[in-house]
Amino acid sequence: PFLMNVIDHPIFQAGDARVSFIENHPELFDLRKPKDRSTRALNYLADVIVNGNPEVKVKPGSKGPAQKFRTPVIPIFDQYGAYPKGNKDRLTELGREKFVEWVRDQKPVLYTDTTFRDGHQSLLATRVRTQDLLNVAEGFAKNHPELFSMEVWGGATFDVAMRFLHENPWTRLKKFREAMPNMLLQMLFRGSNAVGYSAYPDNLIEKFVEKSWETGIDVFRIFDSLNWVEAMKVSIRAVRERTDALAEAAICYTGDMLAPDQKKYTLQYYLDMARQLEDEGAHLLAIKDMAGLLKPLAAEVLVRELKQAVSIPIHLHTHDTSSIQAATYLKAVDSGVDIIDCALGALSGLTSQPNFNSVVAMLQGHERESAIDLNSLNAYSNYWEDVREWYYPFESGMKAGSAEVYQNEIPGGQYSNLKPQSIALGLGDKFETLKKNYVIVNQLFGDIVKVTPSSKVVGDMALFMTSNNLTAEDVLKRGASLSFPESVKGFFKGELGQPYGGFPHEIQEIVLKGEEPLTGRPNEKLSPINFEEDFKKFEEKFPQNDGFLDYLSYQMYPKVYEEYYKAIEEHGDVSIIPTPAFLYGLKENEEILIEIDEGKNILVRLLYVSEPDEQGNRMVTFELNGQSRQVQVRDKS
Ligand code: 3PY
Ligand code: ZN
Repeated sequence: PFLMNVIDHPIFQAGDARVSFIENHPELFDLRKPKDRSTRALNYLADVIVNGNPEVKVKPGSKGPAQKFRTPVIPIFDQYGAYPKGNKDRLTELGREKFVEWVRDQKPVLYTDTTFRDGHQSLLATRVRTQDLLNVAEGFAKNHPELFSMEVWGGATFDVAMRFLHENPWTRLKKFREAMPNMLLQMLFRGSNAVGYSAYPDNLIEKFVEKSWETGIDVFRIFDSLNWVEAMKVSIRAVRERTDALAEAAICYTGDMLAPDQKKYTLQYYLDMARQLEDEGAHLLAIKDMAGLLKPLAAEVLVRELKQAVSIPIHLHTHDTSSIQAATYLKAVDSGVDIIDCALGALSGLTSQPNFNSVVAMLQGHERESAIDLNSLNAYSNYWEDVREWYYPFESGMKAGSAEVYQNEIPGGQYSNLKPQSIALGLGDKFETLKKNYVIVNQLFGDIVKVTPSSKVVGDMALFMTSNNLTAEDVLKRGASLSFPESVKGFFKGELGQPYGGFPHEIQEIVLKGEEPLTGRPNEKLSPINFEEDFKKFEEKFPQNDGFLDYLSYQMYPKVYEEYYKAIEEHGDVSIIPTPAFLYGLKENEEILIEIDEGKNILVRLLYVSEPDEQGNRMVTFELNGQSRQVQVRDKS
């Protein structure tokens, strides 16, 4: 999207301005395209300066930037040189089958960097903005081509990009693709829930996979929130049949496999599931340890046995909530794991992945050491250390690893959200009770796998019990008079699929109050979408939409998309505003550079903000490229 009028258009200039020209180039009349990007940027800034960013303001203890932020330094890379060949090139050259063999035959351990997705999802509630990621994408791809993949998309990033950042998630992916052409780009895909929280029609899942691949995804990590293989088949098949990408099917790890009283989630359970996934055609197998429960001794056994049970490569994912997961990686590497997930130092640890830099150092001298430039990793970590400061209102407050995770089993990605959620509900001082209730709910619900969206069900119920001071006994006794959260009702109706071992009947009956649950795949009940017709309706409703990918965003999150659409109408593309200004506005005399279009920058300085007039409006005066500009803003305080 760029600012251009008819007479500037190259085709017009080339003399091809027939009547059909205008019909063929509706973009010229797309009012959402910037009539004046700078005006909208100023409007947005003025609003944040006067009223604050609603996302930041509500955070307790946030008093605005405590000190002057340091300026993050982008590590040096060869800006003009070609990209060194990476695994994207290798996949293209070898094709899927040969590539997978190559992965399996590698002696050095391979790495996936999760900084761009799970790292900030798990530490900063997924709030990191595209420009902060993109600033280091090209350099990182040039300096670290030996990585297996970059995890960059999916999970909560899709939702949060639109809902809170007012960014187009597809544009983010396109930009990553351009900046990292040599790297495999990986996404987290919630199987029948795609990147959402509920089941979607099968043909929407297929379309989403196809379009994600076309836009840039090479590796789809597919899981089901109840480890229900039946629900993963459509996505695995879609990746295999509609794309040239890799289908990485995940087993979600929960509980403690080696605990003497573990009867449900045993070694045998995982081996059986892994074999089923291989039979379904998975190219790779992920062990998705979303809460960081896989202890070192269990990892040693699990990886060793999985290597025997299946012939596809094994990719291990964990969260360092307990702070001992580097030991898990060491044991897994000894047992022959093919790929491990790490986050760059400054966005690692605690509820995020283990520290990439330190894991590389740990394996120096190991027979499976990989050639990774640790100095460069450290430089990138320093960049993130400074950028992370900008996002401090989204920190979870967790300061040290906690062995409590072995009891509460809260996934890393959820932990960083549960705290703000509890605060928003006025339960900030009941966080300990909330965590205890999370355990109680899990038992009440039959000890289920907890990962999005099933973890949200458990979280919602725990919040419900905490805010209403309910015990498990209260729920069972007084259930008939309780109005359970929607997600809980949906879960017991079978809308997330079938849990291993079935639903506990007593609580299911209490929640459903006589309604019949589903026993098959929830997606089966949903009629296929007629994309052509439906897309037309969408275009009528949202005339300034950004095309079919926007339509898919709407399909995933209708309400969120609508809000996002309104926000874009009002403020234009806010992704261009530098993060400190986006979150905190500007101080008097502060000056920032905004790239309003490729290679086109404006210089904005805040001069002053007037006192409110009788109507409560303030006048914000800026200097834009040296000229004074005023914006009137209603003070909502
Ligand atoms: C997600 O689905 O967002 C997750 O990160 C699950 O672990
Ligand atoms: Zn994760």
